[in-house]
Amino acid sequence: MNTGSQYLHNPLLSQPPYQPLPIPFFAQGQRPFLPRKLTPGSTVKNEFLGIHFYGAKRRGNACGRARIRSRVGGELAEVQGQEQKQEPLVKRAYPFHEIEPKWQEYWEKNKTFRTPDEIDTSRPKFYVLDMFPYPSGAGLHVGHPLGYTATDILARFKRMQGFNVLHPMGWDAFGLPAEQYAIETGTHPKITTLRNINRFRIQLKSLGFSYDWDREISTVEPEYYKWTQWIFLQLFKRGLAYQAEVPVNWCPALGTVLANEEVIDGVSERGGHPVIRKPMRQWMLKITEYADRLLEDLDDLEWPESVKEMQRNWIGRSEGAELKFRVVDGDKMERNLELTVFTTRPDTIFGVTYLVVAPEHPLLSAFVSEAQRGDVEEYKDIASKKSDLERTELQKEKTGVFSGSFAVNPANGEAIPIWVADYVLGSYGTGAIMAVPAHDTRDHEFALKYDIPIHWVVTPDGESSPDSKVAYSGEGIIINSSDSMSGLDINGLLSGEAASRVTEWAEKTSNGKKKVNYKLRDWLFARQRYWGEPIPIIFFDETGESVPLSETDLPLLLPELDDFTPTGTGEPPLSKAEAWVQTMDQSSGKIGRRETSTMPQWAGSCWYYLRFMDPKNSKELVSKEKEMYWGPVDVYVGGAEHAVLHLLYARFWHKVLYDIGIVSTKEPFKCVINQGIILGEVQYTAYKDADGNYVSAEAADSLGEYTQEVVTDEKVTKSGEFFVLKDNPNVRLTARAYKMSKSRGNVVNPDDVVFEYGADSLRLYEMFMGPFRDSKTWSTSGIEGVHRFLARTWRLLIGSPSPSGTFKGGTVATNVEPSLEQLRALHKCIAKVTEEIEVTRFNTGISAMMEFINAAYKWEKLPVSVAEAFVLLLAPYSPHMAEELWSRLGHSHSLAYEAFPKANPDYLKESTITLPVQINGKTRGTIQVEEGCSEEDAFRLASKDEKLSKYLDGKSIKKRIFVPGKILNVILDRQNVKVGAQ
Ligand code: ANZ
Repeated sequence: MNTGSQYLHNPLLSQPPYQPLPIPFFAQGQRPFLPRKLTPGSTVKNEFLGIHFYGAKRRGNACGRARIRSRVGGELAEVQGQEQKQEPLVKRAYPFHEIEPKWQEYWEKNKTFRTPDEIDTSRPKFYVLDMFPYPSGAGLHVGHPLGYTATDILARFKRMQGFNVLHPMGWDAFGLPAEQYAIETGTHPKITTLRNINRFRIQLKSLGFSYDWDREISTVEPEYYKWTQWIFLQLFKRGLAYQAEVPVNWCPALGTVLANEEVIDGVSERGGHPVIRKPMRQWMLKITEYADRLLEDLDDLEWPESVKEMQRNWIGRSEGAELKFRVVDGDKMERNLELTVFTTRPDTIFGVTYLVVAPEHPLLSAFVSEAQRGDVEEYKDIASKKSDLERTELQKEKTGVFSGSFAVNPANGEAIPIWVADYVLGSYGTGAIMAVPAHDTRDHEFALKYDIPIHWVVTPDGESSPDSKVAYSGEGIIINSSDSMSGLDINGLLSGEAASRVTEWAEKTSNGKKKVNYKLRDWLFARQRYWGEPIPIIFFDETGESVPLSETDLPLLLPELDDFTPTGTGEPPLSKAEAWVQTMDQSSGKIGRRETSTMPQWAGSCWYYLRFMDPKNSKELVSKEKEMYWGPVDVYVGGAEHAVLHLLYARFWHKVLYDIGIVSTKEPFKCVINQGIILGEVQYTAYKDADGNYVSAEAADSLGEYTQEVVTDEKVTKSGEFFVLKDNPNVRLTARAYKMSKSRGNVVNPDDVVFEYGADSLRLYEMFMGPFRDSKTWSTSGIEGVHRFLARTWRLLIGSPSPSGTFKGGTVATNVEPSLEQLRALHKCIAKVTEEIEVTRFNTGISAMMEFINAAYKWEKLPVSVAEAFVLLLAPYSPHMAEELWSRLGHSHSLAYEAFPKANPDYLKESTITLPVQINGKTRGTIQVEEGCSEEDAFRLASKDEKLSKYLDGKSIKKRIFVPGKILNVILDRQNVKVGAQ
């Protein structure tokens, strides 16, 4: 999915970040790898891989600390030509560079993670999905593996629990960047897209994700977009896709229309070009018809409350009334025109002192007076350049012009002026409002500015007099609201009651009706762009008809084109493919023109989760049977930026597909999880006064003039809550993490991390950084920490390396019965890891594994059964190492489908007892032991006990008498007695 973010482009990386090496990993002599610590600015040329890697550039103030390097094009240029340094030999803590490619190859060759077409459907299913990526030229960034590792852990865990797992990956590959690149370079978007996809795939494979690659799909492939077009036809047939003349966001620089969400503060999200409003004939999808269902069905979803709330606000349901006002001219003569307003406060009808229409209101030109026409036209022109957001911002000063006409309030017959103001939007409600300055903040501000009367009709308690400086927008008791002519009297009623009374009255007297409005607009579904799905519609100019293509004619292929530049007139680039545009309608034999706009990028991502269930089906979008089994997606993980648009559009299409019997569930995604953002490494800033002396951060503001300097983290230490200079602890610094960006030079490239620490470390680190849903900062020392943990795990099972640096082939685990202590430690770990995976609290699951390894280091022997269980626990997190250890423990098959260990509650009881210890029958002390502790364990504890050890150290023991849970009596040999018993 395209988040619009710009990340690094690394044209150099055209192959996996590393390959299996035909040399022992501790080989002396020339080392083809990077040193772990780099001197800033150093250059390392890697002849072996034919790839250049460069050290972090020291930016005037940049961190000198060894960072994971970013290989920014600009940096490359800067460091090229610098002297090549001889790298010291670095030992790897464990041979990840050998085992990771080995297991990736194994999985690929054995199709370990393939979910077969025919499966045993009596078993439970688990469909876990990532928001599929937009394959940008920049390749993966470290944010991607965060979500992907989480879903991979879930997929691997559920497989081991006996679920049929669907864990697919694909590409959301239509979109603007490939087309922009085509415009700039002439490279066909298909070529760029394929190149990017290949790179993404290689990168993802290097991280050991257990995707079923046989199900890979790409939205740009005709076999896929045939079904996107098919869905469009179904929408069209049901009247849910229609054309309308709508004011659109027209971006002259991009030569295209943009959706509201692609326009930020009046400029295009991409490129920051100015955007204006312009009416155009466009394809629209009637999402508004589904507004109520989209709202109601939110309640049962296991989604973040914040996302559900954003969707509710986006849909924005408002209950109120539409009321009609007759238009009269300056002489109060009837104009035979009516303006309908939408209000959520019919109770304030007696407080209306003017009406406002939006500048784009369709009736405006019909009632504007000749005297005011010029001003109104000028005002309309200015307003057309503003975005809706700008127009409705509360803080913005209100502007408007008088239309020269008046309207009659149906409640009291008063003639009130009609104004034109851009704080009223043409696209909401009826595009006209009854303004009540006493009770609406915006109207109040407007009335004060243009000297319009203010009539108070609501009081909080029925008596207190209003503060004329502010509007009272709350509900309350109605005052000053009756009229004998209209027969309406709502004085003394509460606002809610009064609103109902006014609405009933309006309905009875044909002055209006009850109305529910939505903020949600129909979805503008056409783009004047080349790189998108063609819309399968033919136009006939003579009749003005639009005819859908027959389903059998799908896919309607996107024609090849050499010139991708937008025409600039709003005519899409596809209009240049004349032979394609001119076509014959198969059913009528008539010649027509094809639609030349394409679908927006959102289209392909609206239903891809369905295709993964049955990706090769050429007859149906998805077979009924497969959809019934796999649907809905159990867990869907992706960025919070997709809270409304993608997730709302996909829900809309899903509901349409439900209505036409293609899917069996009302909702597509049962549970949605948003992963947090990864910010760049914390940067420390020191402050200096005008003379260049360091000053404490909190004092800098009062200086008037100061300079800032980024301080490398070796020079920083913590003092209490503050970060200070190591050399001068009185100087406090500020510490801040920034969003990773090329310009800040704090982007971390996952390829570099994999190269330096291995994929298992990257996976584990990203899960260990902090709670999965929270934002967190990257830290090089953090990744070193988890890497050390993996190395410790490796050494615990394999033993220490030989002096030459090689590790033995098998493991040091022995076939002994585990002790109670060992079982306790293991089962505690199993329970915690299982529990935490289930609630996606991966970081605390990892802590439990770390605790286990610390405990296990104290054991003399490592029982095979304990080692095996632990390896299975580790498998979802760091699968390469786990597979390798599993195989070294004597297994010939992958552990991917081994049963995930189950915690035995008997070992989870935390009961310890105080056991008296006697030496030669005399109680000399006590020890704390676990209930059911063995004689061996009790004796070991006694020997380590400070008090007891002096009786036992170096003594030969005749016998031990042990009554479990009651006593340990150690009988020493006779020759010891004198010395031992004082
Ligand atoms: C009179 C009134 C009196 C209003 C009062 C509010 C307070 P929501 O809740 O967002 O639906 N409105 C209606 N159409 C509008 C448009 N196209 N552009 C800008 N504002 C518009 O808000 C509905 C209220 O927003 C409506 O109720 C209307 O102002 C205004 F004491 O009518 B009200």
